[in-house]
Amino acid sequence: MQDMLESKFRPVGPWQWVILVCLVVKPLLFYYLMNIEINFTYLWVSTALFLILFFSSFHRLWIPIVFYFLFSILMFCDVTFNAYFNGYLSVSMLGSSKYLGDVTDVIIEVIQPRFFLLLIDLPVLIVALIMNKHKRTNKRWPLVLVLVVLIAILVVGSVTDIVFLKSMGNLEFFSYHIKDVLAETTGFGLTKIEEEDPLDYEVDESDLLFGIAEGRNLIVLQMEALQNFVINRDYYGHEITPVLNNLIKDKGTIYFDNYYMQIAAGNTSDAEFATNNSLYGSVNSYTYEIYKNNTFRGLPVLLKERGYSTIAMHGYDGSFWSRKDMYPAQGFDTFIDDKGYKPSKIHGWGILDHEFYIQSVEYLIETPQPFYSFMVSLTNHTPFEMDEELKTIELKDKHIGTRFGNYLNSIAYCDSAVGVLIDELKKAGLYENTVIAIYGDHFGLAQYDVDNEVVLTDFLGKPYRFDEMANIPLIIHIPGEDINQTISIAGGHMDFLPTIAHLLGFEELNTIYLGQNLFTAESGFVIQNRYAPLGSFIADDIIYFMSMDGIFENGKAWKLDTGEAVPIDGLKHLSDRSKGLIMLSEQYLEEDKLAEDKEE
Ligand code: GP9
Ligand code: MN
Repeated sequence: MQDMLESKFRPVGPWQWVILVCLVVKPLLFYYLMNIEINFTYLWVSTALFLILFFSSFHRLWIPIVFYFLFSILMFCDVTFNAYFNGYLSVSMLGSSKYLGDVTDVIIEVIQPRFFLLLIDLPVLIVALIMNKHKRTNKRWPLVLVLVVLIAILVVGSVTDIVFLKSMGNLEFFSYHIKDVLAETTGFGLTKIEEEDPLDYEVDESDLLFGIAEGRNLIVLQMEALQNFVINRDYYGHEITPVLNNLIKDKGTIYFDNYYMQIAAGNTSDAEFATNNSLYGSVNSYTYEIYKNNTFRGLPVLLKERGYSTIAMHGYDGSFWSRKDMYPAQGFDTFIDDKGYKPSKIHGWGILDHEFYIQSVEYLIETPQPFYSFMVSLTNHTPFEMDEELKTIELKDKHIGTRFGNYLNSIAYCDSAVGVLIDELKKAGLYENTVIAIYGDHFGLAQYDVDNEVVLTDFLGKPYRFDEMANIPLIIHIPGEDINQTISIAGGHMDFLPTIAHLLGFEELNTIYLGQNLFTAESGFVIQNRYAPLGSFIADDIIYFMSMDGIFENGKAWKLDTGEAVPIDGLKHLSDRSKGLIMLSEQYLEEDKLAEDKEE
């Protein structure tokens, strides 16, 4: 009798208690570091239960411990990824790991010391494995069954309309990753959407600006990490970007001050892609890599059809972001990469902006006109450290050594380099007949970096939030034209193609594009597809920020100017539309839709 009781209710050994504590504390820490607010307790209890069931499912303790190591590393990666992208790591993102070496600095910026707490129990587990003398009982399969059924409920629940299950399934560590692997391998949960007609390109020939730049050369300068907050702003009496500010004041300039980045995981390359093609960078992986064999009909192709020569220029390794494949695929006849430039010294990633501009103009002198030149600057790349002789802004003590302080000096230098570009164009006799469009590819100062958030909130006198971080300027300068406008309709990278087409006098836009002409659109609609969860958007004066579990009701909205919260009622259809358009764009890319259209 005694024996029977002992075998049924076997006492738990001391090391098993230690393991149990680790299994319960780990998910608590994980969800805390993921900044999860919704269903926190349910998520914690579920993951702890799954871990306990998992550990109890094996006779040999070393097997779950090996897996536990892997889970811990995955949790660490999730937390790091989330700090940058507001979401869990996905299998499709692993394809981009080849760029990890180049973005080490960004990763270091994102990783916080507290993330390492997720790994400190691992040595304890090894000791527990060695010390544990407790024999484990048989009959494990009922536990395995319970584990599988519970996780399956959440995985399936994540693709249903049952709010609680959907939220749990999208956020619970195991169910999220299992669903992600299934989606990647079998297409589980991915819905095919009905194709909509592309948006109409509204031609308003009566508009004074229509065709104002027709036939001129076009330089599109994508400036690295140029944010809008520096424009028209002083740093304790020192104008940060005098060159761009003067350009904005100048005759012939249109300044879009409510313009936003619209990028996915491909950062700089997605900004290029959306700007030239008015299609969204893939949410799955890097568009420039996975769709480099597609057919495109963006700005370079459309301008070539109008007699332009096309040239892309960037002073960095041409294989980075697969540019050497993607520029020709998008219709650029010529691509000048780092091998085409002679830097007097290497700064950060490569050539200094002013040298890049001087040598780029030398290429432009040789380029048949009219030309479309797409330039991508480099110097203002994080961590924004400048040599002493290039610094012009005297920082207050509190900003010395901060990323914000570095950024100010870096962007001030880059601004002066734009002055060099304009001077060189003038010297070359190209300025008068050239339209220059300048915008930022993405933010430079991440809002999730607590130091940035605190310093910028203090400097700007208002909370530094996602919308301020994502706000970039778009400045279009048409020399000699008797206009000067600041336009505040919400727009973004996606709108560039139809907007510039209006100035260039395109009678029609016979391609697929998903942005809108900001000169004729009634209201702005700027979809975010990576740095804010899918379903997030900016519409003129408000932003709706989707919750990480993908449930509309759990999202938040606030006013862009004051940050004041606004009710989300009435915004659901726009959130759904934003998801729909992202999926439609992805579908176009997957189907290589423009190649299909060409064949018809
Ligand atoms: C590299 C440069 C930087 O060529 O465009 O890319 P980023 O790291 O900003 O995406
Ligand atoms: Mn960039």
